[in-house]
Amino acid sequence: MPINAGYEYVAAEKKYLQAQTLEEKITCLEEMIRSAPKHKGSENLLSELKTRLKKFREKQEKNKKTGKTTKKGVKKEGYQIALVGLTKSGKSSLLSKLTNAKPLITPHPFTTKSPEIGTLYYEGVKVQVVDLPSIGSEYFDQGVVNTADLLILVVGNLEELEKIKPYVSRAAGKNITAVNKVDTLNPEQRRKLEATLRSKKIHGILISSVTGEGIQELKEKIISAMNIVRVYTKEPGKPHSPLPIVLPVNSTVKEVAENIRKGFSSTIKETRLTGPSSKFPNQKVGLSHILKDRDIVEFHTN
Ligand SMILES: Nc1nc2c(ncn2[C@@H]2O[C@H](COP(=O)(O)OP(=O)(O)OP(=O)(O)O)[C@@H](O)[C@H]2O)c(=O)[nH]1
Ligand SMILES: [Mg+2]
Repeated sequence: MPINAGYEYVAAEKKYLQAQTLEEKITCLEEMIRSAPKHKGSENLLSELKTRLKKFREKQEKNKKTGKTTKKGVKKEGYQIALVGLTKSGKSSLLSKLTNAKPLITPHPFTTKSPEIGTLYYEGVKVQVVDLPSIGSEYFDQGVVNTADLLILVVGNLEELEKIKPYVSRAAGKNITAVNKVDTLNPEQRRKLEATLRSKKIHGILISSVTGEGIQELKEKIISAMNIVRVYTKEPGKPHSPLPIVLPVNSTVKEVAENIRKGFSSTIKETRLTGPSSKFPNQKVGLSHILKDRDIVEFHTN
């Protein structure tokens, strides 16, 4: 690390050391060269970085000629969300707000060259979040867009939404629109944006990946789009479980019991329920009772 290297250089170098593909290494090197201090003491470093970059670019050219691909695949783990949008809309910034992933974020276009993956933990629910290379990038992955369970269309303005639409027309999952960078709007621009969303009947969420505005609301929207219920279990006389059992919407008491242990439902003598699906606390319900999100069930066995 050169003397007086700034935050950007340090971040790019860290990412460089973890890079798995040639494309990622090239992007990180470019960023390191851009952000390295430019003075006498860093000349050697700069020329060394440039030589390395040149070598990698040559290797990339050779790979292209021989048809070798270095595209990194994405393994789907559980419920999967993909962040989709044009370049610089703030997908990588949003990934770092939603998960513990540390993708490279720069003010330059097409920084993300292979999918970045993070895990969102929210109120007992675990979700895989994939930050995709931008639309228009040669590394954009239409396959992930088509198969993800949910898409978040990350845009800087509503015109971008129109440009994204053709790419998501064959998607299997639903989508949520997140209008990012609202911290840069003045009150008048914000009013206009909200009015346009209303008139076009777009259920967009206003977010800022810098200030964190709207991130909580986005997480709630993600959970409700997942069509799941979170059910807490409880033993008589004790507080309910800290983590919920996550089941598809319209699941029954029997399904909760079977989720705990196969065959468990046949040993239950009585079920007491407190929560959104009960008429009153501690209501006695049958095994076929349909649950709602955040219900608490208490099983009595003999
Ligand atoms: N003011 C403001 N800037 C943002 C916000 N989100 C992202 N940015 C900035 O926008 C630039 C691009 O952000 P990225 O997250 O790298 O964008 P991306 O969509 O991943 O873009 P590429 O991967 O490069 O195609 C960076 O300089 C970010 O700091 C935001 O909510 N507010
Ligand atoms: Mg990015």
